[in-house]
Amino acid sequence: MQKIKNIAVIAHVDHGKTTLVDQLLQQSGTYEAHQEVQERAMDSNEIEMERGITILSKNTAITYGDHKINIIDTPGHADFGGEVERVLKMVDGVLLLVDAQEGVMPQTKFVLKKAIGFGLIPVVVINKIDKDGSDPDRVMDEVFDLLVALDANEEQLEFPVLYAAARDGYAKHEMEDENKDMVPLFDAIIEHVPYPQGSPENDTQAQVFTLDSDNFVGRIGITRIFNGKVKKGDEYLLVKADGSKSKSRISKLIGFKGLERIEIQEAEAGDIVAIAGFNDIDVGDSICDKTNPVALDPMHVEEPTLSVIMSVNNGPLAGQEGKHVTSNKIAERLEKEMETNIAMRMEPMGDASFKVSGRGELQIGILAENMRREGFEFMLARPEVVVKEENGVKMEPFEHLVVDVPEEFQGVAIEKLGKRKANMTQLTPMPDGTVRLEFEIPARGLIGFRNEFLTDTKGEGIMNHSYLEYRAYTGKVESRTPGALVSMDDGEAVAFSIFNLQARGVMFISAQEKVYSGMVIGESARPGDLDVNPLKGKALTNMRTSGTDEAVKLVKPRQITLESAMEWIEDDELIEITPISIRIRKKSLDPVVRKRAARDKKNSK
Ligand SMILES: Nc1nc2c(ncn2[C@@H]2O[C@H](COP(=O)(O)OP(=O)(O)OP(=O)(O)O)[C@@H](O)[C@H]2O)c(=O)[nH]1
Ligand SMILES: [Mg+2]
Repeated sequence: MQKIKNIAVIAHVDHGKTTLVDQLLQQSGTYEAHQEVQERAMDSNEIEMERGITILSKNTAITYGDHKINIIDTPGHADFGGEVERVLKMVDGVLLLVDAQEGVMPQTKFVLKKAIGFGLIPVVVINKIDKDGSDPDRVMDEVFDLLVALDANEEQLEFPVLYAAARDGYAKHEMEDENKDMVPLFDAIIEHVPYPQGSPENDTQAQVFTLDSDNFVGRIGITRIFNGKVKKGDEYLLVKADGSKSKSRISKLIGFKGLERIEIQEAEAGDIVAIAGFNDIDVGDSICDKTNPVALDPMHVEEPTLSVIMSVNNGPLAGQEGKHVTSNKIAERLEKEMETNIAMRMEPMGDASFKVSGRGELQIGILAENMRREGFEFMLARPEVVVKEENGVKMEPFEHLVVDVPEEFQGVAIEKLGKRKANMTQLTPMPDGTVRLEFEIPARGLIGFRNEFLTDTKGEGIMNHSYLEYRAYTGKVESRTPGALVSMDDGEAVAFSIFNLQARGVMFISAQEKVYSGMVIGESARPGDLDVNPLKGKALTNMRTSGTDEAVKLVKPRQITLESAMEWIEDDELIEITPISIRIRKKSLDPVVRKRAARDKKNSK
C-alpha cells in the first residue's frame, strides 16, 4: 500500500496559503524542469487571478521521498468558509498558517475551530517572518491561547510549530535556524500528520467533496477514498444524501500530480482521486461497494447567513447589453450553481425573482460577477441577513469583527460601530502605533459599513470579520445617511448638467452615459433623495463641444462596482447588472410613487 498523507492548508485571508503550496510543489520536484509555472499556480480561475485571492478549494498531489502528499489549498476569505468546512472532512491533518505580523485573525479562529472539532492536530506555520513588523513569539502565544479557548485536547495543544517565509521558500523549527528550504515542513508533515485510516481490503467507501466537469466525460466528482478500492470500468453504487441509490460504471479515473491530471486505472483507501461515470454525482454523495453499500455521513455545512433577491431586469435599458435575460435562463444558471456550491441556496420567489443565499456579500458578488461575464443581465436588491426563529425568539447572525486603526481613529471607529450595535470585547495597542479593536456585531450592522469605515479612517483602517453564531435579534441598526441623486428624465447625460450637479454631491456617471427616470446617478451631499435633471441641454448653445471646453471641468465620477453597489444601496433601490454596465436605480421608477412612499414612511415614524 502506498504511503499517503492528506492535508489541507487553512488560514485567514492572505496569510500565504497558495504561496506556500507553490513552494511545496516546486521543492518536491513535482514540476518538469522546463515547465513554466505562474506565481500562485493553484489560483487558476479568472477572478482568482484578477483579485489575487482563492475562491474555490483545489487539490494537488506531490511526492516526497516514499510518500504521496495530497494537498488541498483552501480559500481564506470568510465568505468561502463553507469550502473549508467540507474539505476538512477529507484530510487527516492541517497546516494552519498565521501571519507573523497580523497574528490570529477572525478567519484563523473560524477554520481552527472547525479543524479542532474534527479532531485534527494542526501543524502551525507562523508565516511571513521576513516582514519588518513580524513578532513570531507574540503570534505563537496567540495561537496557543486560541487553542486553549477552543477547548483543544492535550494532544492538540502539543502542536508542532514552524517559522516560515513561504514567499522566500523556507521553513524552520526555530527562529535561530538557518533560512534554507521547505525540508523541515515536509518532515513535519510526514512526522505529525497521521496516516489515513481504513483499508484497501474493506468494501469500497468513498465520498465526493468537490465537483468538476469535463467536456468529454461530463460530471466528475473529486473524491476521498476511505475504504476499499476504485477501479476504472467497475460498477459501484452511488448513494445520495437523501438515501436514493443508483448503479454506474467508472468511465474514467483521474489522479493528481502537481498541476496535472493523469488517467489511472485504480486507486485505493486513503487517496484522493477524480471519478467520472456517474451522471448525477453531487457533493456529499457516497460511492460504495454495490453488494455491501455503507454510505458515509452526509456533509454538514453551516447555513447561509445572507440573502439577496435576484430578479429579471425590467428597467428601460433592459435587454440591450446582455445575452441571457429571461427568468428561465437565470433559474437554470442558479440551479447549476447550487449543485456545486453547497454553501449557497436558491429559492424561486415568483415575479421572475429568486432569493439567493450565501455566507456574505463577496460570495454572492462573485456569483453575480461570473454571471455577467457569461452574458447575463439581471438586478440585485439590497442584501439582507437570514433571520431565524428559535424557541419563539427571533435570531440573527453575529460576526466577530477585528479592526486595526491608527490610534487617532479609534474614537470614531468605536462610535460608528456602537451605532451599528457592535459590542467591543477587546482593545489591544499594537507595536506599530495602531490599535486592534475586537467586536461582536450583528451581521446586519456590517452591511454597508466598509465604505464608511474607509472614509472615516482616511483609508488606513483594516477590517476583518467572520461568522460567529446566531443570537437574539438586536433591533434597528443605522444604515446609509446620504440620499441619492435620482434622474428625472430619460436620455444621455449632458456634461453641463453634470457640472452643475457636482455641487450637490458625488456623481456616479459621466457625460453621454445613458440614464433614465428613476436611475440613481450620484450620492447626495445631504440626507434624503433628490430628483435632478442630468439632461438639461439648454446651455449647450453657448458652449463649445465638450472636451475642448475649459469651462466644463468634470470631476471623475465615483466608480460603481458590483460590490460597492451592494454595500451602498438601500431597501428601495436595486442594482442593474449587465455584461457591460452596473447601474443603481430606485425600485420604483415613478417619482410620484416614490414621493408617496416617502411620505407614508415619514408618517409611520
Ligand atoms: N512578505 C511575505 N509575503 C508573503 C509571504 N508568503 C506570501 N506572501 C504574500 O502574501 C500575499 C497573499 O498570498 P497568498 O498565497 O495569495 O495568500 P492566501 O492565504 O492563499 O490568500 P487567500 O487564498 O485569498 O486566502 C501575496 O502577495 C504573497 O506574495 C511571505 O512569506 N512573506
Ligand atoms: Mg490562496
